[in-house]
Amino acid sequence: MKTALVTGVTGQDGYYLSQLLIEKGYRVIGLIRRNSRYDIQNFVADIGNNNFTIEIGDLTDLSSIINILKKYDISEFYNLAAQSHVGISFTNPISSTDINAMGVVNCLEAIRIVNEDIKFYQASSSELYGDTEEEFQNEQTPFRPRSPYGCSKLFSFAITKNYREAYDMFASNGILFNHESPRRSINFVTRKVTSTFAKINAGTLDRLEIGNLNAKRDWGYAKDYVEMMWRILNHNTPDDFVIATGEVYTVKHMIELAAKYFDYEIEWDGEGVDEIGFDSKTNKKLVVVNPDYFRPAEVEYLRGDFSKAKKILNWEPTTSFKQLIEIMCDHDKKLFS
Ligand code: F7E
Repeated sequence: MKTALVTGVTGQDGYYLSQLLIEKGYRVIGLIRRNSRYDIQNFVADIGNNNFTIEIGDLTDLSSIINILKKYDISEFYNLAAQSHVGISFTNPISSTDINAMGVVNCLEAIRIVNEDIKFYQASSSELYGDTEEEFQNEQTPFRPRSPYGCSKLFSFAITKNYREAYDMFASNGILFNHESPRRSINFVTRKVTSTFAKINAGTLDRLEIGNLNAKRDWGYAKDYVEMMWRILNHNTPDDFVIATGEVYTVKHMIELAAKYFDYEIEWDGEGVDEIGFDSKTNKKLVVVNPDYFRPAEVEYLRGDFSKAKKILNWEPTTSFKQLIEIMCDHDKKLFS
């Protein structure tokens, strides 16, 4: 039985990846940071399998990673741990950089010191492209990050590639575009919107307060994307791959889809911070802009070209954007009713 180490295991991707690896017959070691508030037992029960073990560790503490690599016979190391919120990286730039950049050198060093044969997956991000000038972004597109998060991920992308070239290690980057699910935290825009409309529908909230309505993203389903992490590490050579849907939608369009699920027809009025969304059937104001959610520098547009992953790893996304929003609304309707 192969053993995989998954950092960031309590996050959205950590959960789906752990499930997938267990289904594929792996033993999974999930790394989490000690947290007095976190209910580990509940999380372990959620995964619900004997082949899942939690270890306490911290990417900013090299010795904690070395200890785990010495304790288990790890063959695949998936680094999903990060301060993953772009907005928060502007208010917490130093701790975000510590975990997102230095944390990755620690992982790579730990592998180099303990066992260079461990395969390493780095969760890279479309935020690398930032202020892009290309209609589609692929593995050749220049990186122009626009946030401390993007800058820290640029370093982690580069150092992963560097260890591959310098030490001949199996170290690969998955450049994943936005990917969502019912497990997404509610401070990311899709889940914020689906959970807020579920609460409006249940009568416990009046309206959605939102930031940049015009941002465009390529949103996929997290459950589809974790399969790619596994394929990237099980390909015969280490490499970097864009994982995306190739489709792009505005935040506004996403709001309209979620609202429709709950039987609201959103129409828009006004401009900029004064723009509002109201239900055309009742005239009720359901969406207002709150500039607190604007970012000091914004990424306006991202759209991935995943043709390399399609050709080499034989992959295509299977869940449409509309289906994804419906899956999330279904979940939130039950949760908040
Ligand atoms: O924002 C805009 C916001 O926070 C998407 C992370 O997984 O994907 C994610 O980063 C867009 C941005 O995701 C609100 O300004 C408007 O333009 O859902 P998000 P993100 O920043 O794209 C990448 C690939 C990662 O790697 C990251 O780790 O939506 N937006 N109004 C808002 N965003 C939030 N969060 N909240 C709002 O109220």
